[in-house]
Amino acid sequence: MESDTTRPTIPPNLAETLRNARRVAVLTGAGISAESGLPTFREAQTGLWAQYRPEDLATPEAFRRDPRLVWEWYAWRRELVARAVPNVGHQALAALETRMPEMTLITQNVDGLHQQSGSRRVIELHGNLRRTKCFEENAVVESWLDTDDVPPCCPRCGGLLRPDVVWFGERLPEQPLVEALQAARECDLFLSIGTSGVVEPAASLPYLAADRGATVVFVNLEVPTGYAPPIYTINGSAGLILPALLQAAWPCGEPTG
Ligand code: BV8
Repeated sequence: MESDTTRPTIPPNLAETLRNARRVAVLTGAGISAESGLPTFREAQTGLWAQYRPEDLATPEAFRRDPRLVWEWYAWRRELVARAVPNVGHQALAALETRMPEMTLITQNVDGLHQQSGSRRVIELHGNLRRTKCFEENAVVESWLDTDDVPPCCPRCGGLLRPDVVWFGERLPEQPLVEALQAARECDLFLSIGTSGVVEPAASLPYLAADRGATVVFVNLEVPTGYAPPIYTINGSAGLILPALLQAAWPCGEPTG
């Protein structure tokens, strides 16, 4: 499907599928936060960080090797997140949730913007960089001594503090992963929004849904090709496509329920 920068064309049967869906699962990636001004994961290597690959910064080995560098990378990203606000793509998913009591929003993002936009049932597969935890105890730390230490130290055990995100080579949190797999298996409609679909095991979720007979929709600036219904690919920005999808499904903005 060609991307339309003005008014995207939503396949009519897809609008009807969304309107009649009973269980919707949504997977989001960095692309949905791009219109909030946050660099996508592949882009988060701009300027100062250009010389690093994400896989070289977002790993426990990188942290052990150079804790200051990794802490400062996340401090830079936390600053960007603190200044970001949810965009119309986030808001469309929050609005969809009000119409779909059994909707599950699974995000790979660590920016917390879905919760900020009003989404209530959010599964954070890769954690949240607004939270900090002890590298030794693996427990979240709410506050610590305001010293010049970079990274700061755990007030309980003195270990180094780190962002509460899942690094490459680390297990995903068990319960969120169990819930995400269940949502993918049981949904009748799976929306994959703004993700390059590279990182596992999140990348497998849409295909798990497709294997169970769900309709799957990829919305991205670069979409996989060669698919046919019930797998759809819509080339366009989340901020353009998601509101258009809801508008096509509920043209009169019918009441929820
Ligand atoms: C694990 C938190 C096992 C940190 C992240 C097979 C099975 C299991 C594991 C593996 C496997 N194969 C390989 C692995 C290992 C690895 C992996 O997947 N590696 C990749 C590089 C191949 N996986 C892991 O290590 C995972 N752990 O499996 O553990 C285990 C078992 C036992 C014991 C120990 C371990 C952990 C992975 C989690 C890593 N952490 N994030 C942080 O953020 O700093 S991943 C990080 O990268 C993000 O969270 C996200 O998941 C990923 C980036 O992906 P995207 O979100 O898609 O972003 P990207 O920039 O790539 O793409 C953005 C897209 O948006 C683009 O396509 C663009 O076109 C589009 N776009 C841009 N603007 C818009 C838009 N679209 C729409 N609208 C727009 N406006």
